[in-house]
Amino acid sequence: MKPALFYSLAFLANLYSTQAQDSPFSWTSSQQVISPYAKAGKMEQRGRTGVAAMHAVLLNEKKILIIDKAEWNEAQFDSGQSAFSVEYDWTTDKYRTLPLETNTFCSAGGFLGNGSFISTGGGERRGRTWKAEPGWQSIRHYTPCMDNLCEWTEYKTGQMTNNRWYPTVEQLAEGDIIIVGGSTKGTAVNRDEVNVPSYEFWPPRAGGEIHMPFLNETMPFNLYPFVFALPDGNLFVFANKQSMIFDYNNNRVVKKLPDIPGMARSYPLTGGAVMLPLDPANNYNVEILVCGGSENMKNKAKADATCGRINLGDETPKWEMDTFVYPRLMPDGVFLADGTVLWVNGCQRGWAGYNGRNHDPTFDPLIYDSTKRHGQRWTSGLASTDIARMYHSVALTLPNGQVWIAGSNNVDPPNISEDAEYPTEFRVEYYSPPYLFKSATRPLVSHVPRVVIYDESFDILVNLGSAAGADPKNVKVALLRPGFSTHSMHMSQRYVYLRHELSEDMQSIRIQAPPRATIFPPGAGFLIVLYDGVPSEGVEIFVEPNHGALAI
Ligand SMILES: *[C@@H]1O[C@H](CO)[C@@H](O)[C@H](O)[C@H]1NC(C)=O
Ligand SMILES: *[C@@H]1O[C@H](CO)[C@@H](O)[C@H](O)[C@H]1NC(C)=O
Ligand SMILES: *[C@@H]1O[C@H](CO)[C@@H](O)[C@H](O)[C@H]1NC(C)=O
Ligand SMILES: [Cu+2]
Repeated sequence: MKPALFYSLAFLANLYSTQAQDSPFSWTSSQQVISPYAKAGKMEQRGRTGVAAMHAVLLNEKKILIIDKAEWNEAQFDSGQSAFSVEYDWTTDKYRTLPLETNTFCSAGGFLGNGSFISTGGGERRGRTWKAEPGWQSIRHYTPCMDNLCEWTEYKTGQMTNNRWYPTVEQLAEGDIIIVGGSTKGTAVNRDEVNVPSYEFWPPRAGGEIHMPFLNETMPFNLYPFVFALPDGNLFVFANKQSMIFDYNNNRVVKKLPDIPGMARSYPLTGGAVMLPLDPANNYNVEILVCGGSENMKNKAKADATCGRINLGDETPKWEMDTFVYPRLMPDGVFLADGTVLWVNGCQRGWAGYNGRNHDPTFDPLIYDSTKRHGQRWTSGLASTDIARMYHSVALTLPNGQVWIAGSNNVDPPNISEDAEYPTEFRVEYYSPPYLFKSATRPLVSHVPRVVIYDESFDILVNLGSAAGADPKNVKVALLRPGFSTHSMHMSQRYVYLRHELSEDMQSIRIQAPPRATIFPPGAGFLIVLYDGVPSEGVEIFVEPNHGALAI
């Protein structure tokens, strides 16, 4: 490489790298990138959420919708009443308070295919200084915007067929959402008297609420069941230690799967779950990873230190067990831009819930690489935090490849006193994974269409930067949907590789959209081009059945 090119690449890196402000790069004479962060990544604290980040979802390229429950928060309206929802701009670390009238306590959410976000269910009426109407059967719409003008629209009650506290939402191929399980009121653990062993859809489908015996069989550890929409059109549903493949269109159990070894994995013994990346190279074969959990509902209970991974493509799927490196409950597993899974948050003892139930916070992030062989999948020793994030914390991967980490509120009422063992947490952290420090440049993409139709091919422009002379085999293209983060759940989270062809001059890529809606249910994703494991910035793109389907 000639010096002139070297300078121009460094210049590009400064222009486009999100790390431009404090460029960590230095170069040896052999032009190898040396960054102190290239191994462990970097953890930075910056910004405050204003409301406790019990639930969070990425709305578009700049904004995050944060939802708490009706309670005291530092973000308040002029009236002195506490806010319990804000729109957070991660590019400026500023938030805008959003009025909300129904209690969103431990609710769920997902996007419809037309781009509107739907929040489902919640909790009890609240009086006095943080007024709220009951949210048990509420449906709330929020249509994303960039202009700071969008607001909540609430359909306060009688929208769902039943009260749903701790339900799971998953976005479906049909462009609607399924709402699964929950309880009729707040409870430390599910009980027959409050269990809601059924599912329904929003917008409502004919037939209303449908009984799901699985939610009887998995008592009492089945609130916030893990649900993933599978490429074959069925659902994977997991609660407690049990799981099945379920045909929601015909209310039929397709296959019962074996119990996962180890402890129960669902609330309040909360573990986490991820559907590993879907790849056309193996015909979208599905593997599910479930990690962590806790032994019982005692404040000093030991967390589970294992993960199980099951290959749904096997004729008789079995759980292959692996370490989780640490015992951990209430972990957050989020896809990084390169398809590996970052695990953050949680603790080593106790159970999910308020007031003294969470102990020994886990400060160390871990990265899980599902493509590596058993025994080589975990990376530890990453940049850690000193903020305890346990019950009611969240994490979301951002379009720029960083991870936004917020929340932790395990005291009721909230307590920000330094004397509190684990104070209510409003601070935001950004984790920059090692891939942001690996190379002086990251791939640049432009001319990404806003909407593409299933199976269509489209062209984008690309600059592979320092990879001049690139090997096309090192180029990957993927779609990331970060999903709705709450209670270790990442509802509708998805990572799908796309077929593509790099042009001979390496200036453009022809990409094939996901072939059908079961592979990537309609709606937004972030298009990422990777070169040698270094991701471009994610560009928001909508995948839809037709050009008229997107309403925003
Ligand atoms: C399932 O649970 C519901 C609510 O807890 C209960 O009313 C019903 O009898 C249960 N059904 C079975 C078959 O156990
Ligand atoms: C916060 O916690 C501290 C220490 O336990 C306690 O003294 C204080 O009363 C609590 N404040 C509130 C508002 O509960
Ligand atoms: C999306 O569809 C839902 C359900 O039909 C509708 O209520 C909502 O208004 C639509 N969103 C937009 C932005 O048109
Ligand atoms: Cu909760």
